Amino acid sequence: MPSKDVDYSCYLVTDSTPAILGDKDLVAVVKAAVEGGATIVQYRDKTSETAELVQVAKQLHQITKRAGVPLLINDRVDVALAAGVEGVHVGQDDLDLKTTRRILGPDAIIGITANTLEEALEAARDGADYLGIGTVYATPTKENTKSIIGAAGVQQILTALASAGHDEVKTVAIGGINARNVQRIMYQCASPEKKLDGVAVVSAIMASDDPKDATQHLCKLISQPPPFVTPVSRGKLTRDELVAKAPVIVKRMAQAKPLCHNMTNLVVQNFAANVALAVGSSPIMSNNGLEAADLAALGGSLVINMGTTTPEMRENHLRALAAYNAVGSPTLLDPVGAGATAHRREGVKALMAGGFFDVIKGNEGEIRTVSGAQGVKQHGVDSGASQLSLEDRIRLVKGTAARERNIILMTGSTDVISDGERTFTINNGHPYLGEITGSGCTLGTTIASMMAAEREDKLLAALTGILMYEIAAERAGVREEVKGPGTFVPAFIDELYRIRQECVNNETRWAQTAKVDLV
Ligand code: 3NM
Repeated sequence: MPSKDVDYSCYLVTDSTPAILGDKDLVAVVKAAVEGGATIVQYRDKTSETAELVQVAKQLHQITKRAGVPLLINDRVDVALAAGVEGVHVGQDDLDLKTTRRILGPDAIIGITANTLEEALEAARDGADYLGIGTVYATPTKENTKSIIGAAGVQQILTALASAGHDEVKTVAIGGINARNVQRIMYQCASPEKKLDGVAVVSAIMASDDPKDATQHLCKLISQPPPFVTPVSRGKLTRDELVAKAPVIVKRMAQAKPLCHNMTNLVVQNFAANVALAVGSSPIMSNNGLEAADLAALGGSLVINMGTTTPEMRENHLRALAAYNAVGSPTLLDPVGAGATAHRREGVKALMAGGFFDVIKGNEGEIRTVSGAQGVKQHGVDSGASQLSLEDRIRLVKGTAARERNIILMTGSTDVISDGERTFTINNGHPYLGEITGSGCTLGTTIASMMAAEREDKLLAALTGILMYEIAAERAGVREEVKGPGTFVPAFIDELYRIRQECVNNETRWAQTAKVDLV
């Protein structure tokens, strides 16, 4: 088979160690995986003697050949030749690509591991058929991996390959990929210019009690977009359209009264529940990850707020995120104090590697941390003085949203929000919001409530939430009885409630005070 016609979508890499294979028979597992739909197999055995490798390779080849599935050998060009298989996979420290090609000839399938941009570009230039790009996530299967690059690192490599004109080289991602994350990884690794051709897995199949079923399940997932991706036509959204649509969305949300599941911090639980009630959603303030699957089935949305976080909370957050992602229900991350401590910086990474967030909202320091910036210093959870110009903030928000393929909101005196294509600034709000606790957190609750009702265009939902929230603050701040932050809070909740009632009664004037610009 010409190597350009090879299907790399569900790539099995074997492992014969007891920790992964258990007491199963390697050949039987590969047979089951091929029956389950594995599209290409790499025999990877770092310890057996050469004669044994050749013998097992021949046995595996009988199975794969019958199914029309290519078999490659890890590292050992001699074994590949002796067993007469379709090709090899080499690492950066193995025999070099050009020599490998010279030995195996033009028709052999030759793949190489690439951990960096430079390695990927060099391998493509040297004529690799495919690249195994990783390590995506840390994995017990291979502990001596060079660096963990995440989906963002894979995407960067794909973009660079496309920019250098290497459209022809095929790519698979490897490292820590399994049925729980494969769809998100395929989605978040893709750059507009180049997508992954597949994923390579070891333990997800080799360690399974039922390798055929595990492979079938993986193949099915790989062939479909993740449930949280809505096929929204990202048409242009103008300020006027937003002003016209926002009240309609609030009305729809208030009438549906969707569940808004808040896993939030100890400080704002009561306030967040009151804000949810005022805007018209139905709050549940459960921090127990074990009940998240039942709650996710109710069709609402999830807020994960990292304030007052603990290691146990992180486990609960990850469980809940997986549950909402599995049914495609909207999720929002509020990485409170993300840049303040090492535990929180690590927490942001773990959450972003553990699932998909439709919206990540935070102040400048938090969003800089989310973007991967080093050396962000946050003193506690407050936003502090801005370090970046508006132009730089817009660039950062847009770039991070495009990379994550989600929506990023950076709050501040001017809010910046983007889905990577459409970017807006918002200048509504009131200074008292900065004088009370939980104003950022409960904006998250408001946005999540809107997303539960407007699932197609989540940027539109988020903008609606911001406008409702900030315009309510403006109206509260000028009320006669409001003398400061203390009297502001109840007036603010009243104004959220009033805007909701106005929307229900088709009174839409409030939205006309939107100070929104498409940038
Ligand atoms: N190569 P699992 S990671 C064989 O980063 C291998 O190059 C890697 O195992 C690399 O699917 C890896 O069980 C192991 O996480 C992947």
